[in-house]
This record gives sequence, structure tokens and C-alpha cells, in this order.
Amino acid sequence: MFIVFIIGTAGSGKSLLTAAFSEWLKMSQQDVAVVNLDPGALTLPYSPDVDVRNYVDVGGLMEEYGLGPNGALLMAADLVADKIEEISKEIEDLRSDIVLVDTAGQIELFAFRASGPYIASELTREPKAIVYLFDAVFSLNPLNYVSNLFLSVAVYNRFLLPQVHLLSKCDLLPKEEVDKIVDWSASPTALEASIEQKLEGTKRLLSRNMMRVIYQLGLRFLLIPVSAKTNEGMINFNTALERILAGGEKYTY
Ligand SMILES: Nc1nc2c(ncn2[C@@H]2O[C@H](COP(=O)(O)OP(=O)(O)OP(=O)(O)O)[C@@H](O)[C@H]2O)c(=O)[nH]1
Ligand SMILES: [Mg+2]
Repeated sequence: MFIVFIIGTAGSGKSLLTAAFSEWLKMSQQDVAVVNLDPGALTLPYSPDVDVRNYVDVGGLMEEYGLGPNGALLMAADLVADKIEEISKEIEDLRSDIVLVDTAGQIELFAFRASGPYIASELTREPKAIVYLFDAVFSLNPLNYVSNLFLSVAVYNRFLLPQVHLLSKCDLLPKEEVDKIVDWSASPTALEASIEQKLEGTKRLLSRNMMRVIYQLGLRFLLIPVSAKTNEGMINFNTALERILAGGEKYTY
């Protein structure tokens, strides 16, 4: 069994990608299960096999403790951590080859707080990977792109798990724009040229130095463009996952 966490900023397309990729895997005869780890989700574009909302009620927490939605979600994450054994058992009992875990949009749970990584590490002892989403439309601006790069590094620094980077919603941009962002992820020179061209003053200076730091650390996050609407890029995404999880083999033993 392989566990794949789908992580990204709010609205970056985690839930729809979970739905689309799980359907895609099913069509390729793979034994896939889906876990919803977002206690605040109102509706989901898939039917989860395991659902954290059966364990915690965010609306109830807001009322009972007079919390706002994000405060209640942080509290919910702590409550989920308390239930981790039960949730793990539910997942293990599925006996699927690959398990996709859709996470909450509050990325600070995974980037900055202890509960996200705790939940991830305690959630079964199976091999794990992280899929980090860069929203294509949001990434078009080099300033946003570099900020998101930093967030993805923060997530990596917390988990130290193999990480696959996707450019989500690529159907919303013309191909040239998609290629340009993918180029940034492959070549620091290309990114630096766009920073020089599109940003000025302090934003230019900071973005340039931030990206240089990341490249100096030896971190290379090549983006794979995907669309959960058109299924573009699913093959490349799957190949990247198979490579890091199963050494290039299928997920099935
Ligand atoms: N065109 C297009 N829209 C997409 C794609 N993926 C997601 N969306 C849209 O983007 C919006 C957010 O998608 P979600 O899948 O809910 O994003 P999320 O990351 O799960 O959001 P939170 O859980 O609230 O953080 C929805 O309106 C989706 O229909 C895509 O590949 N293409
Ligand atoms: Mg979601």
C-alpha cells in the first residue's frame, strides 16, 4: 500500500484532482482508495472511502467554543490526531494498493504546525509521498510563483518525504504560458530572466534572492502540468509517482 497526500494552497484544486486521478487510476485497473482528511469540506467531488468528518465536526466546534472557521480547523486537526489509530485502521482495512489523501486548504497545518506532519506520519506505516499543487493561474506572476516555491520548501522541510510538484488547472492557460512556468521550474536562469522582466524594486530583489537560496540548497522541483478537467498530464503524473513510490513499477505487488 502506498499513501499519497495531496497538498496545496486553498482552492489550488486538491479535491478535484483527487477525484480525477482516482478515476483515472480506476480506469487503468489500479486498486485505489480515497481518504478525505479535510474536516471543513462541505461537499466533495468524490465519495471518500474514509472520511475524517465522521470523526470531527468543525461546525460543532465553532459553536461550542466560539471559534472562527480557521480556529475550528486547527482544533479539529488536534482532535483528528487523537483519533489517528482508528482512522489508520480504517485505511489499512481497505487493503488498497494506492491511497489518495485529500487535505485541508489550510496549508499552515502542513507547512508550519506540528499536527499535519504528526497525522501524516502516524497514518499507517506504509510508504508515503506528497503531491504539491501550484495553481497555474496564480503561478503566472513570478512573485506568486516564488512565494509558492517557498511554501513547497516549507512543506518539504516538515515531512522530508518524496515530493511531486504539479502545475494544476493547466487547461486554464494557453500552452505557451504553461510551458513558461514549467521552464521556470526546470531552469533558474529562465526564472531569473522573468523576474528581471516582470518585477521591479524590492519585489525583484527579494524574489531573485529567494529563488537563488532555494536553488543553492539543491532543491529542484520540476513541475508537471495537469488538469483535473481534461485529464491532461495524468500519465506523466502517474509515471512520476510510480518512480518515487514503486521504483518505476506498478503500485500492485
Ligand atoms: N479549469 C479547471 N478548474 C479546476 C481544476 N481543478 C480544480 N478546479 C476548480 O478550482 C476550484 C477549487 O477546486 P478544489 O478542487 O475544490 O480545490 P481545493 O484545493 O480542494 O480547495 P480547498 O479544499 O477549499 O482548499 C473549483 O471551482 C474547481 O472546479 C482544473 O484542473 N481545471
Ligand atoms: Mg478541497
